[in-house]
Formats: sequence, C-alpha cells, structure tokens
Amino acid sequence: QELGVVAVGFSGGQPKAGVDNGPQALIQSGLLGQINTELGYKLHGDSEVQYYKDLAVANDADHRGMKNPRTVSAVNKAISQKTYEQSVAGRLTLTLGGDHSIAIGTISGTAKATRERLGREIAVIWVDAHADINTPESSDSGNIHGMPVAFLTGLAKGDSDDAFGWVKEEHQLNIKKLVYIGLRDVDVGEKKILREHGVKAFSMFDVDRYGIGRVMEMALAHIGADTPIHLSFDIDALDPTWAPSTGTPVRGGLTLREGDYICECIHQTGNLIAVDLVEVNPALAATEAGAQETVRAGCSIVRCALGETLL
Ligand code: DIR
Ligand code: MN
Ligand code: MN
Ligand code: MN
Repeated sequence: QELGVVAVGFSGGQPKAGVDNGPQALIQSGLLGQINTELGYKLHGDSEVQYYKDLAVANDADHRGMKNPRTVSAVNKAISQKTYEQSVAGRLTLTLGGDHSIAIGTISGTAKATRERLGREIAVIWVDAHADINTPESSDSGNIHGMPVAFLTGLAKGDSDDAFGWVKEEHQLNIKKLVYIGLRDVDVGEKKILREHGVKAFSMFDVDRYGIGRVMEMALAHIGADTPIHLSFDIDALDPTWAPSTGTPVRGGLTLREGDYICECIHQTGNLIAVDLVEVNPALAATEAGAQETVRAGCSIVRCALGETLL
C-alpha cells in the first residue's frame, strides 16, 4: 500500500500561534515510522514539514471579513496541487496540519483527482466539534478555519483567483455527500445553513443517544457502498480529556476510543482515499503532559484510519 504524505505547518486560518508545529510534533513522536514499519505502507510525498512561508502575502488586508485571505488562499492552492498529485497517482493521501483551513486544499485536490482517476464524486466525513461551514458573510470571527466546508461545497464562492476563486467545480464536494460526526459548538448562522441544505450531521447528542456503533452504521449508509471517502479529522472532536492541546477545545466530546472507532470503521470500508488530521497545537496545553497526550491521541487516530487493528 502506497501513502502520499503532505505535512503542512500552517496557522493562518486562525489567530493562535503553535498549530504550525503540529505536524512536526506528530512526526517527532514517531508516527511516520510506525506507519511504515508497523502498518507496512511505502511513504511518498513530504519527507519534511512544509511551512509555505514564501506564499505569505505581506499586508494581507481583510476581505469580506476574512482574515489573511490571500495567504490562506495561496497556501491552500499549493496544498490542493500536492494532494491532487498523490491522489491521482492512486495513493492514499495523509495530510498532517496545521489549522483546519487547509482542508480547502486537501479536499479540493482529492476531489479533482478522484473525478479524473475514477470518474467519481468523493464523500467527506468531517469529524469535529465545529461545522466549519461559515461563509465569509455568516462568520463572526473572520477566521477561515471556520469556513472550509462553505468554500468546498460552493456555498461560499471566491471572487478572485487570489481569494479562493481558484476553487472550481472540479474541486468541489457535493453537499449531499458530506457527513459530520461529533458536532457540539455550531454557530447560529451555521445551524441555519445545515438545516436549509439538509446536511447529514451526527452531533454529540446522536453519539449519546445511539452510541458510536449505530452512528457509524448510519453515517456509512448515507454515503453508500463503493464511494471514495475523504476523512477530515479535527482533533478538537475529541474531548479535552484526551486532546486538550488545541485552539478551540469544547467539553463533552468524543472519547479517544470513539475517535479511533470512527477511523477503524472507515478503514474497514476499503473506500478511504484520504485522511486529514488537524488542529494539534502543542503550545496550548496547560502542562507538557497535556501536549504529549494530544499528540499521542492524534497519532492513534491516524494509525486507526490507516488500518491498525486491536488484534
Ligand atoms: C467558529 C469556531 N465557528 C468560527 N470555529 C472553529 O470561528 O467560525 N473551528 N473553532 O474549528
Ligand atoms: Mn475544524
Ligand atoms: Mn473544531
Ligand atoms: Mn486494511
């Protein structure tokens, strides 16, 4: 099995420094070595973390309320090309972030590659405390890590090439093929969007009511058999007990075991084509142990998605 690695040290989609050191922390704790020696993947792509500093736009003024719009757009355009190249070559693509704005790049790249390679639309399973589906107009924060799903589904459109205008139909995701798991902090404007478009979403209420086993049955039934799946996993989907070192922790989240189970189920379908693991910020835990725990949780999530089994 071939794996295309994209390691993105980027924090421009939100205001807190340190999330750009997430991928290095994951790699330093041995993740890629485990994937190679224990899970048996041949690794391609980034052999070190890329920071895309050359793409930072000086004096990047707010645009439609978005913060760092040109920088985030340019970095995502580069990431899109990277995941496209790995995915069109038929490799499972693993992206280590970075803040969640980078999913504009990762998903647009795999969506385009999958259309070309298989003539298929992808499905996306978005595991997160947040829906990240604000448009620039509905966002209160202006942080683009709260907007990637809006740009990917075409709900938000870029108005020029240097502000997400490069996201074309071939890059986009059918909103009917989007499934959320783990939601518990959704903005009022986002709830309106989710309702209006009938988006399939399993909140923590659903996880409590049905259990993670039935939630995964329902999520995968919605996607349908034989559909290529891109998993975008925000570490803040996990409860802060397991993942305290992240930019916007929210209580009442998934246990690490539930997060791992989600990934195991998706791996078992045989349809996984890409995984993102984002928002690990080693600088934010109150203690060094908290940062380490978060990195360990991130590594466990990735290994489960790539096929680590208990027995
Ligand atoms: C909020 C927070 N919905 C926003 N989003 C976060 O800024 O749009 N996403 N934290 O991960
Ligand atoms: Mn997110
Ligand atoms: Mn989140
Ligand atoms: Mn397997």
